[in-house]
Parts: sequence; structure tokens; C-alpha cells
Amino acid sequence: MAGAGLALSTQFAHAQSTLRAGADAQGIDIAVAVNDNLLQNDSTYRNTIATQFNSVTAENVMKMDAVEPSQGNFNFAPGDRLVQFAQQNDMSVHGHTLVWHNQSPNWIKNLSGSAMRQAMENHITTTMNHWEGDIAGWDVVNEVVDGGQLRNSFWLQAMGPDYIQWAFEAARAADPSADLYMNDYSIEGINSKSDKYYQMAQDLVSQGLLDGMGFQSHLILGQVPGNMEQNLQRFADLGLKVRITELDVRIQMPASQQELQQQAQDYQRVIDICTSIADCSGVTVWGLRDGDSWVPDVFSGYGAPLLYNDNYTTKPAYDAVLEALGGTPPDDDTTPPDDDTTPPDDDDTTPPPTGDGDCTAVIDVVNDWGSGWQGNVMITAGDSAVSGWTLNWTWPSGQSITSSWNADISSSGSSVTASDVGWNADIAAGQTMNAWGFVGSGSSASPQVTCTAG
Ligand code: G2I
Repeated sequence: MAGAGLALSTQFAHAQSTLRAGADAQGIDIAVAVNDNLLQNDSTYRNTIATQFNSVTAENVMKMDAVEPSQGNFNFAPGDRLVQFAQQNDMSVHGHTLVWHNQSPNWIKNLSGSAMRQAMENHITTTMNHWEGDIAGWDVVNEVVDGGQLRNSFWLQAMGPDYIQWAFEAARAADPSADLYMNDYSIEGINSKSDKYYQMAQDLVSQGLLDGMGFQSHLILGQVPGNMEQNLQRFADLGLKVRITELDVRIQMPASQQELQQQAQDYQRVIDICTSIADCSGVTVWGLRDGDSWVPDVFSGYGAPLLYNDNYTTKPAYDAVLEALGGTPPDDDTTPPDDDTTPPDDDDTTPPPTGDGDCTAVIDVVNDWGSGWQGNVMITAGDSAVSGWTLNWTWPSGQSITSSWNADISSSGSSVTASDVGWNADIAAGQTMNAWGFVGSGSSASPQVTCTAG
């Protein structure tokens, strides 16, 4: 087990300048997925997490392949290390995860239906008993829906659809003090997948088996669903806690300054959604630094999805989260921190935009009245002046433009091209122009926009 070396004695002399102080004041968790290697080997990693977050989730070490690598042989040591770190630093732990089709050991996949049920229930019971009282909430089942139906996983194939209820029954009995969650991705907005969970949640709630719904929120830049708050609220209205469990916002690399600002807005929006729902238990970011993230391994060409740079300096998204939690970013803070535990706010590490006549653009949702919405498009020139611009983007979910002003538009399916109308072609170096606007149909969106100058 980890020794006193993992403990921190940080004094929060400037409480308003940490994420955790802000989250404490809001009464929510601000949590981070923790990598066990870094927890053991990197003191800056530990200090940053203990200073900035009030809750943790194991990124990998509480999954079934780590905890029960062969049948009946449990390895709790890495998870214990995280629980001890959390307790020493007065943080809560959210458990991830008991039943998932990934990172499950091969031995369980080869069992027959009744043997698999017994093994699943034994895994849940033994794991939750071990950490009884230490874990505030568990993702009992993870990613069990695909599209609008139960995922055709080895669990479903061997046991049939009742396995989900059996998992929750075992979990409720094993640690009655833990909140029991379902957890999945692409259910942030209202769609067939979140509708399916809504039905399942009603059923499990009626049996007293479900306490929370986890919305992973692996988001693409500019694509916080317009109805995310409404969606989370409908689950909260069932009497459930809601939680943003795996937040990251990926950017096509290399990320421009403009995109990092858009990312900050996206993070801020998600925090705002959580703080405006009374039963939101918190927000977990899925990793600390960009280089720690799973994103580039899985989404080729994408990256920079988190709050910290690899040298532990903070990104604009960090400042946005801090502000959304009611804190003050160090730059705006009239009383600078007097300890050295807070990494410097080092904007100097990101180079200014370069290139000839390059530009970036962002769609701002300025109004959304349910049946339609208004977008304004802001275009920023790089380090040389822009003389003429063309924008391209793809609508994420069936939007279209009903009317527009100050741009020439052409659309093909979900792809849109917009160009200047002459008088708004010129943008001075480094300047941002509120260039044109439109009324859109469907739910509002801020897709990533490609800007080509000239
Ligand atoms: O895939 C992103 C997340 C989606 N929701 C459930 C989460 O549990 C999941 O997390 C990721 C971890 O962030 C990765 O770190 O789950 C991946 C596996 O499904 C994790 O990646 C695995 C690598 O694929 C393995 O090669 C590696 O051995 O991490 C393992 C442990 O480091």
C-alpha cells in the first residue's frame, strides 16, 4: 500500500483559485480519471490532482480485467492505492466499472449462461464488499446500450436481457451505501440511445435499484448538444442523480488558439449544465493532461482534449471550468497565490497563430427558442490580414440553415460552404469580425468550422 508519501498538506490559502474549492462551494464533485502509473511515479501529478480535485475515478484499475484477472483471484492493490490517496486528501471515489464488454477477462466470456451469472454476481459482490463505504457511487453497468437497443455483448448473448437487473440486485445487496449508476457515451443529448436508457432507468427506479445516470461526454469541439441540460433534467426528474463521468473535448490537431477558446466555452457550458441541475453530483474529466488522454490512440488526428498541458500548465479550458465553478483564474486574481503548489498560468507556452492569411471561425449560438435558433459566425485572422474567406463545416445532427445574412451559402446534405459577400471580406491581422449570421432549424450546434483565407 502507498505510504505517507502520497499525503499532501496543501493549505488552501487562496481557496477561490482552485477547481476543488469552487466545486466544494457549489456542492458538487470535480473529479479526474487517475492513471495508476502516474499516481505511483509522478509527484507533480499527485499534487496537482490533490490540489485541484475533490474526487477521483480509476481510469483502468477497478475494471474487471484488473480486479479479477483469473476467476476467483482478486487483485485489489492498485485500486487500494487510489482509495488511500483519495482518503489522505479528503477526496471521494467514484467506482468504474463492474460490468462492461471491454476490459473483461477472457475467462468469463467462455462461461455458460448460469455460470456467467454466478461469476458476474460474485465479481460485483466481492469487489463492492472490499470497498464498502469507500466508494460513493459505482458504474454498475457500462455501455450496455448500442443505438436504441441493448448492446449485443457477450453478457447479453450468454444471459439474456435480465443480466442488467441481476447486476443491480447484486450491487444493491453488496454495498447499500453506494449510489448505483448506469453509464454510457453519446447519450448527452436526446436521441434513441438516451431514450432507451430513460426507459431502463424508469424500470430500475421503480424497483429501487438505480440511483444515478452517468453521461460520459466524450465530446467533439463545438458539439455540446443543445438539449443536454433538458436531457439530464429528465433523468433527474426520475429522482436520479446525474453525473458527467468522462468529460473530454477533442480537437483536430494542431489545435489553434481559437479552437482552445472554443474548447473553453464547451467545458464551461458542461459545468454550467451540472451546476444548474440540483441533482448533478459532479463532473469528472477523463484524464489530467492532454498527453495522458486516450483520445489520440483512438481518434487519429484528434487530441488536446483536457484541462492541462503536458508540462502541467493550465489551458483556457481550465480557466473556464474554474470560472464556471465560481473561482477566479490567477490572471484576474488581485491576490496572487502565495504557495508554489499551483502550477503557473503560463499562456506563453502556446505560440501565436502563424501563416499567411490564415483564419479560424466559430459559430456562436446566440439564441435558441426550441424550434429554431440563431447562430453568429465570428472569424479571426491569423498573423496576416485576410482578404476573402470561405468556411466549411458539417452539421452534426440534421440541422439546416433557414435564412442567413452577409454570406453566400451553399449546402450539400449536411455539408455547408459559406463565403464573404465582398464588403466583409477583409479582416485585419489578429482581429475578430462578427462576420455574418443565420437562423437554423433543428437543435442548436457549434460544429467545428474550417476557415480558408483568400
Ligand atoms: O475509451 C475511453 C473510455 C470510454 N468509456 C469507458 C472508459 O473506461 C474508457 O476508458 C478508456 C481508458 O481511458 C483507456 O486507458 O478505456 C480504454 C480501454 O477500453 C483504456 O485503454 C487501455 C488500452 O487500450 C490498453 O492498451 C491498456 O493496456 O488502457 C489499458 C491500460 O493502460
